[in-house]
Amino acid sequence: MKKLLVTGFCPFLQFTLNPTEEVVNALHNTVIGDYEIIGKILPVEFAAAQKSVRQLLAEEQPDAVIALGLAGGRFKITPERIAINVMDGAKDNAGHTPTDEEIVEGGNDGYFSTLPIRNMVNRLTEAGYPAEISNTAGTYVCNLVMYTLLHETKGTIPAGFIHIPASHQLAIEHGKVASWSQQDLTEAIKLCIETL
Ligand code: PCA
Repeated sequence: MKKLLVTGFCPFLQFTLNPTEEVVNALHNTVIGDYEIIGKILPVEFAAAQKSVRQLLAEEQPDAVIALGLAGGRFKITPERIAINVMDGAKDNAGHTPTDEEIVEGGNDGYFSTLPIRNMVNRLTEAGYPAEISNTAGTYVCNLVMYTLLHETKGTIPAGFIHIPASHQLAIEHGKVASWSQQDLTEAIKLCIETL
């Protein structure tokens, strides 16, 4: 059996819960296709998230990695196409606010996802779930996690990032974001995993 590492994040900024955490908890220790899923939650902190990703890759030696993040305000499931070597954004959960910093000093400008992102989007839309490829993962902690994954794995395994919309519960607490049911979010990510 192959091992798929699926990561999510804890709450951050004005988002009082993170639906990726629930998706990861629902999938942890389940089997989808050829893959046994190991779910882990990452901190929304630039330095600690990078350290966690490196540690998880070394400890788990996964055959594939899908990192999940909340994109509060997006309407669709959006597999990310590219991660860039930039950290620039709002305060993370440790109080760090980087401006125009590199993630890896002298590292590649960017890395393309090695997940089957087109197949994922096709599979989702055929099943009735709104989805499209996103051409920017931003410059916050999600982009850092995707960049670090791809920098470390160097194309040896399928790895990449998928942003998901808010859940209804989060939308109620936040007040100004589009939302999906938590169950649909989980089912949609299961379909993405099946495309592996
Ligand atoms: N989304 C943020 C960080 C954590 C999360 O779930 C992002 O898009 O960078």
